[in-house]
Amino acid sequence: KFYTGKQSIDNKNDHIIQMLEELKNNYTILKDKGRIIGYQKAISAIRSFPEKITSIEQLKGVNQIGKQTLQKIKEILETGSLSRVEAMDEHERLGQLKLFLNIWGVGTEAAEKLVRKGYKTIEMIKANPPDFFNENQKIGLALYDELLEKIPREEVKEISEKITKVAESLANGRQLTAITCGSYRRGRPLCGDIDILMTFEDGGAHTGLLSILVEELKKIGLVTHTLVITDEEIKKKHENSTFEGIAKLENGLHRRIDIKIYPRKTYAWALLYFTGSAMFNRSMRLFAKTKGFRLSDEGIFPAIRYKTETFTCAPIADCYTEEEIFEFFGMAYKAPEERDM
Ligand code: DCP
Ligand code: MG
Ligand code: MN
Repeated sequence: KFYTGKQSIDNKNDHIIQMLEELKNNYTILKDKGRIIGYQKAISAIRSFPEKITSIEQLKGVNQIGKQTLQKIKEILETGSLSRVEAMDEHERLGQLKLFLNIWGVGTEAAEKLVRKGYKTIEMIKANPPDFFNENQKIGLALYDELLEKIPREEVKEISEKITKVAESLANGRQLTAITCGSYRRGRPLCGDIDILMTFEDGGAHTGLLSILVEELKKIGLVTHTLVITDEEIKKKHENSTFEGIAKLENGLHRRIDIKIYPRKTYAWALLYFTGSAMFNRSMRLFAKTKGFRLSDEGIFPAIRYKTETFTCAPIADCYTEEEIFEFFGMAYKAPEERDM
């Protein structure tokens, strides 16, 4: 333990942070490096600001926050919203990029290419698909509307249980733990996708299991497509495996699914990360950073940069449950539902 006294990471200024995040996100899509850094600095400063901000007078002397950002914060305080965000969303190029990034398999590069080629709507792409689209992007396009539908939690549960059963049948008698994370674990009634995290309780290796599992799930028709699978890379870099793809119940809609397998020693950190929310994770990472640590899905490390791929710092603490992680941070435990920020 490195910190005493129960700490809270609830931020009194969440509404300001959220709006500035949205602005930063827009500039990220537009690759405006200067503004991305500027807003990130301001967001970090506000996250660690000790009081509730009711007037920008309080922020005088906080030098990470520039004049322009101060004006934006003033507007948020006075009107509750930010005209710049609204104006930007109407900005044609940004609107189109955001739209195209919603196509499963389409990243910034392909989205930019689509804009350059003059596509304006999803319908335009469907009517006349670009020749540079790969197989995944073609599937993403075909399933565009289906994959944007939210998934009722009962269905998330049903798919998760089926997958867990198949995984257990492939575990050769070893004890396998599988937990459905993400918005489902935080108690949301509707989920964007299905996030399943697995580990072997005996602490042994899981190399190859994910590929075999996905094969088997395809055989029984529960998994229909693979976008990414990193099981082979396991020995090269990280010890976890990831699958991103599409699942479907009989007579159901196609659903986005992520499956991850971690070694038992990093599992609790992965559970914390994969449960989210993304916003909660950001606060948690920043909290760790202010103490001189780097928090990731694999553990807690000294906050020094990796110099090379082969050089990795040893983690500072071993935690085998989420409770132990909160304890390590000197924080009161937060149930997943309380992390839905
Ligand atoms: N995550 C994160 N930062 C990101 C993306 C994800 O910290 N940029 C973490 C927190 C998320 C978890 O991974 O809760 C799962 O990612 P999802 O995109 O599946 O997000 P959720 O499950 O929270 O929401 P949704 O219902 O949209 O799937
Ligand atoms: Mg999810
Ligand atoms: Mn997910």
